[in-house]
Amino acid sequence: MILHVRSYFTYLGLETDFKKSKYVILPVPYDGTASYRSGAREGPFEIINASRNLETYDSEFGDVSNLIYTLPELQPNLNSVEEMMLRIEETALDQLTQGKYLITLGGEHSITYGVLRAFRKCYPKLSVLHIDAHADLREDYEGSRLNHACVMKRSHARELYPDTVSVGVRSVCEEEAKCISSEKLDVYPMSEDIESRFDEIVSKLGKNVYLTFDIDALDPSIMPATGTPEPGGLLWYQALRLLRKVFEKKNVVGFDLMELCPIPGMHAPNFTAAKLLYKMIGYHSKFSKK
Ligand SMILES: [Mn+2]
Repeated sequence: MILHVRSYFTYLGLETDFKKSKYVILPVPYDGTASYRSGAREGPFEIINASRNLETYDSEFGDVSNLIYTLPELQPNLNSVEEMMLRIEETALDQLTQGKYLITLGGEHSITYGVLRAFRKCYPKLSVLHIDAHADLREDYEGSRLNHACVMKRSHARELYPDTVSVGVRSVCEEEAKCISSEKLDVYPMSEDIESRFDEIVSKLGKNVYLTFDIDALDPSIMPATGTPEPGGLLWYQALRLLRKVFEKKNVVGFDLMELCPIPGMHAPNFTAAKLLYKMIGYHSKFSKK
């Protein structure tokens, strides 16, 4: 196989037309609240860089590369998390009101909160599928309610979308465990036979879904490049089967891929993230045509 390095610094390295594009990728190189190992701000850059070596033809859905446009990186505001969230919300909303299908690349997981605020203005009711090794349900963390460790609390707390289902979770603190049981939250802990629950998980979601994928949901054997790796995660084909099922059965109105924290000199995880993103776009394209 010959891999051609393409010249443009865009996702897949192609020059595409914004007006004709359906999917827009918003890179958000922000990790202002990272707690363990920072560097997720490098994630969008490395995903885009790796994607330039990706085959644009895929055996499951063909070639959808000409539908994708890469937006300029969103400049981080490092002075204030609140201002950064507002900047994300406004940028996301601008794309949604132009009728674009928004895909956000992080960066740390708190970015999802800003994105969801924009979706909330266009879709008052959505289910959220949250794929993550962590529950992200802390009330606050290191003094901030907008910390990456709290992102799903903001969602679960019925401030935005109460209808949230978490999958792949295998690390929670006591406060989170209590919250999950007392509020009867739909949190599916990771297990060896998680695939046997995929149908049930998908059936918990409403018709319209926002999908947020924290890359640490994947097993560290295939995804070591993340700030807080947890053993026992989803493997490649398991993750694809879950994603395929969701895109096939539900109307996924937008999604994000967060928390790739590149390891210098190790390019396989970056390529894995770039390909995972293409699979999600391809599944959406394939099943939304039906
Ligand atoms: Mn996580």
